[in-house]
Amino acid sequence: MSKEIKVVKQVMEWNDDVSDKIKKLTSEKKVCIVNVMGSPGAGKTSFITRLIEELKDEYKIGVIEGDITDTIDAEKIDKLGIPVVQLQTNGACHIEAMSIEHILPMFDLDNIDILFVENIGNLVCPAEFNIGENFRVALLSVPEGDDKVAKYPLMFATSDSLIMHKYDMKEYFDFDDMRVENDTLDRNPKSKVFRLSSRTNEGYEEFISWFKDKVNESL
Ligand SMILES: Nc1nc2c(ncn2[C@@H]2O[C@H](COP(=O)(O)OP(=O)(O)OP(=O)(O)O)[C@@H](O)[C@H]2O)c(=O)[nH]1
Ligand SMILES: [Mg+2]
Ligand SMILES: [Zn+2]
Repeated sequence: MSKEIKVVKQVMEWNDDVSDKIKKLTSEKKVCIVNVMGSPGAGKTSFITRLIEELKDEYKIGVIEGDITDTIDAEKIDKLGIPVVQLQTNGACHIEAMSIEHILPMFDLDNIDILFVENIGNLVCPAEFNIGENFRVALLSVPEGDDKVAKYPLMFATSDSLIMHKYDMKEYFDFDDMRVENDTLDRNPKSKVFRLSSRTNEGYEEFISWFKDKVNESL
């Protein structure tokens, strides 16, 4: 007698269940989670810091800093007077929803509108894990090269926005911005593409206008 075998797919399926639970909670609490992803050193912390400076009078902001170890990035956010928790993955190269579920009660969610999650610096597997976010922003910095969307497509295919970051460096690199834009839109026609510099603030005005619309439609 054969009977149907129960099959459970480890991690991914559980991860999505927890991600859905987080979404339910943050929707009740009117918190917008933004998943910020990109390579090590792409400028994720600089970008979040810039946005905090621009938005802190209008929105209540919190940050979860994901790193393998140490508290370097959380200390930078703490200096701005923003509530922050440092998540240390002890070697894991991405954040899973369960970690976010565990951390959320450490924040006063009634006093948070935007919760940034700086994912682990990694262009590959963070994109595979939903973490209860309302939307995703992927950073690709100019010195990394203009072929990265083609070579590491998932992050750019699943993000709501692609930022070509460190755009002030463009003159020093053979970086074809139209290639990056086209490679992104081929994989994700809905993605919004921006060119930003956290050093000169180039591009931020336009980005912030898009970002605020995204946050407001999530709240
Ligand atoms: N020229 C230039 N440098 C930048 C810009 N944004 C960040 N940087 C520099 O890039 C380096 C890395 O920036 P971070 O913000 O620490 O990058 P990150 O992605 O948070 O790094 P990890 O958390 O280690 O993955 C720092 O030296 C920044 O000063 C930019 O727009 N232009
Ligand atoms: Mg960082
Ligand atoms: Zn990983």
